[in-house]
Amino acid sequence: MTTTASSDLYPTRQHSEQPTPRTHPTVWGAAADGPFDDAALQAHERRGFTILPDFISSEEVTSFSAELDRLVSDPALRNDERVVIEKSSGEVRSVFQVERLSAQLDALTRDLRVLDRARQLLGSDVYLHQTRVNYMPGFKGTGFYWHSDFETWHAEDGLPAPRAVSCSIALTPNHPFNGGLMVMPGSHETFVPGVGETPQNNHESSLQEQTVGVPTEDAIADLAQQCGIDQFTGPAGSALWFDSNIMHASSNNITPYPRSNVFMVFNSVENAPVSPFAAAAPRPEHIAARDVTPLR
Ligand code: 6CS
Ligand code: FE
Repeated sequence: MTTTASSDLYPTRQHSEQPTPRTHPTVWGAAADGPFDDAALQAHERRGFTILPDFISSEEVTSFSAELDRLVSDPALRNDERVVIEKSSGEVRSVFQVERLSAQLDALTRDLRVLDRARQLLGSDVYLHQTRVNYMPGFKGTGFYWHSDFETWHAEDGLPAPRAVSCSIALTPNHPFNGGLMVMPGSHETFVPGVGETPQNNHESSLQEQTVGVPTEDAIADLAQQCGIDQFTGPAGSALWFDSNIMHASSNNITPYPRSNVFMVFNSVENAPVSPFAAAAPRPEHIAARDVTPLR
């Protein structure tokens, strides 16, 4: 059952392709609420993302990378629904719900360096809407076309407002040439509706290659013209905090250098999922959690 149109502030995957100006804040907390100071919060509000170099130590990078290697080479996991395979090469593209598969990654989601920042940005207690590891393997890693995460999380998971934030931690060097994430600074202020109705079980293909809910080329061109394109590059251990509605993408990786990141998506407990706004049924819990118990 889809949520009714009257309560939908961000209509998408319907007939209109008209963008909707964002009516919600990006930063909900204040400098006193956590590690970000006032200048950092103002910059995040304006740009929609924040890059923190050296967010985790090189020892942690080594340890988390070993966890990723363990997950990707575990034959028992290969057929697990949480593992998404690259369409063309058959290599592992992503593993979802990694906090249930790795005690170390579970501890990272609760680490105060992470949790205090998520709570500060969202101005409330938070829970994990989704976690994933993207491997972006060398030579064969395929990218992610331009999209807003919130467009999917609104349409298919039922998040009412863009009161969610992602923390992406680089576990390999993110170069400009090996599939580094591109973001349009300030694009989070515009909600661009996706085109195309959501097919049944869309997630079974969209996590390999998203074709539904993506913006039109005109909408992407307009936003790029208005906002420009920045890129998240930096050494392993760097973190990118980005708003749920920022327009982002990554290109294929044909270099020998993998671009592996761990993504943790925090949603405010005040933004609990309701029925999807543009899908017949919510996505499975390993992609979109529905238990909003605060993360501690
Ligand atoms: O559909 C999703 O939830 C995932 N898809 C992409 C391309 N980014 C956000 C999220 O991990
Ligand atoms: Fe995304």
